[in-house]
Amino acid sequence: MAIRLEKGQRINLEKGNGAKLTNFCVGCNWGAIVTSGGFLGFGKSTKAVDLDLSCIMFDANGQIIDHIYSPLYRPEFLSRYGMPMGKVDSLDRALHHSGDDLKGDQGGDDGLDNEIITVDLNRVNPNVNQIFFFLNNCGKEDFSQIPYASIRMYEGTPTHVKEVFASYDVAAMPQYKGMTALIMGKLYRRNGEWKFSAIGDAYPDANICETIKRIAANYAK
Ligand SMILES: [Ca+2]
Ligand SMILES: [Ca+2]
Repeated sequence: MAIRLEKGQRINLEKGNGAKLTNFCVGCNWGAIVTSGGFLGFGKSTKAVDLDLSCIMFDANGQIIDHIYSPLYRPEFLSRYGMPMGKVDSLDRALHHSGDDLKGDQGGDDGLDNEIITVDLNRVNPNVNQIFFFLNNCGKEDFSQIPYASIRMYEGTPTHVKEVFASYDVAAMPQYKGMTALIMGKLYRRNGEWKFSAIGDAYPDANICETIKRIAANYAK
């Protein structure tokens, strides 16, 4: 049975059979906004929703030492905040992003995640102490307007979900009105073991750089 994560919950990365979860995917599934249109459905339209799943890594002192976010962010925008270019691989090659989805599911929920970060905990640089996963919405709408958006951890590949370990619903809830960024949770080391903490805090951040600065200032220390 998959764990339905609650805000603030901390979990061990241990499966039902006692084995450790070390290789898994963190994925986000979401849908485009479909407006029903008028008479006989004429005028029905689909509005693309561009969510971005990213992660940022900190050392034991709370300093940022690596990141994964979309290479499509413009360098001149990032440099205004002192942020480096986006990339899809961590420096240690332990984490990999499937690529920036700009639209969301167009024909209803396809059951697959639109952006996925694969994780191999055995390959993570020993200096990485915390890995935060977060979502930003690049469009004008807020999370409450998106028909569905959920984040989950599962075993398998980006195109094949073998077993869901934990899941977390993000959208279509009144408390997400006006919110454009969500700090989903963090993987962190304790006494040599990885654990996961579900954070679930939403903010009206204007862009990814504001969210990264917020995590560094308020969550990583
Ligand atoms: Ca995206
Ligand atoms: Ca999908």
